[in-house]
Amino acid sequence: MAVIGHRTTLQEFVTSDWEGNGQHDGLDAVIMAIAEGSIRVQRQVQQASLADALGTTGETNVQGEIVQRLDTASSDIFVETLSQSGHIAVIGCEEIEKPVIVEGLVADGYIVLMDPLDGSSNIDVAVSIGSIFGIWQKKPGETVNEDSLLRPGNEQVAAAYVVYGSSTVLVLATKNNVCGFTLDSESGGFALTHPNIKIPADCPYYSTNEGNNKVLDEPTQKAITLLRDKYSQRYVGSLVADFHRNLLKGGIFAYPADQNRKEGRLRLMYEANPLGYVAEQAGGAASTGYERILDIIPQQLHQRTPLILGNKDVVEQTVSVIKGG
Ligand code: P6P
Repeated sequence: MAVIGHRTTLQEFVTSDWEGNGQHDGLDAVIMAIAEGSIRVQRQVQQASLADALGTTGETNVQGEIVQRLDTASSDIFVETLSQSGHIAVIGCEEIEKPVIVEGLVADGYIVLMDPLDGSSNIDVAVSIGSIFGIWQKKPGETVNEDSLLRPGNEQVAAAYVVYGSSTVLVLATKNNVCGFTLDSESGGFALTHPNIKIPADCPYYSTNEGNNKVLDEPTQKAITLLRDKYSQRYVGSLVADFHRNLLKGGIFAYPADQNRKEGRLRLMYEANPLGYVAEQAGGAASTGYERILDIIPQQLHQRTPLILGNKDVVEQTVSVIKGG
């Protein structure tokens, strides 16, 4: 089906949108590397069942989680495309215990923290999954090492995620705006379909794992009860899919701390920070339930955090109850 009229392509956007806006040199190449990698990952995800590429590697990752074969494949793809962009200094990845220092560092090197395939346990049942990226810029003259990755989320220069669902959508947040680009199977590239995304003021949905309710502390149970009484539950069990719906339609995602996960379940550096940046740039908010996600000073590359994410007013109300307000 031909696309009616010309839609701005991602390449055109990153070239034109950032001219004269003091954007960071080379950032366009980093975004295009993410786009290139996501097109390859999307093909693998779509073909996985046919290529007998489903299932696990039999290994567990640094998180102690069973590694899906597509987790490893996706990680390898993005490390390759990012490294080849010529503007990356170091990569941190959920699937790789140590940072990947990219040879031949360039002056404007970027630091990318990524979850290459989030929600991969849903692949076998054809449920939407995603890739998540936080982007920082190394400090002038900095010699990157493992500690270079431990930057607070409020120092990100951009963030992006890709949702592999009924369509493949890349959402890009910079200091200027949040925009969505849909993969056009005919052209093979991403075209602008969601300009200047803002989280709607109306909040119809809440997303949380109600099965954890029994292990929440009392103030948090009360906060979830208030959400249940006011909104409709929508919970895919895939962070990117749940967040993308709430970003476009309005809603709140909550994975608070509980008795079994006192530090929370989701990861700060490559899940909460990037999606928190997207949410804030779209007029939303991201909290642990006690503090702003983007203000956390990281201690470890793979540290976890509780996450309350989405519509600003509802996040603030929920945090107030969790704090016992
Ligand atoms: P639960 C997927 O494994 C994931 O990391 C996120 O994508 C998702 O939001 C969360 O875990 C789901 O966790 O405990 O509800 O299965």
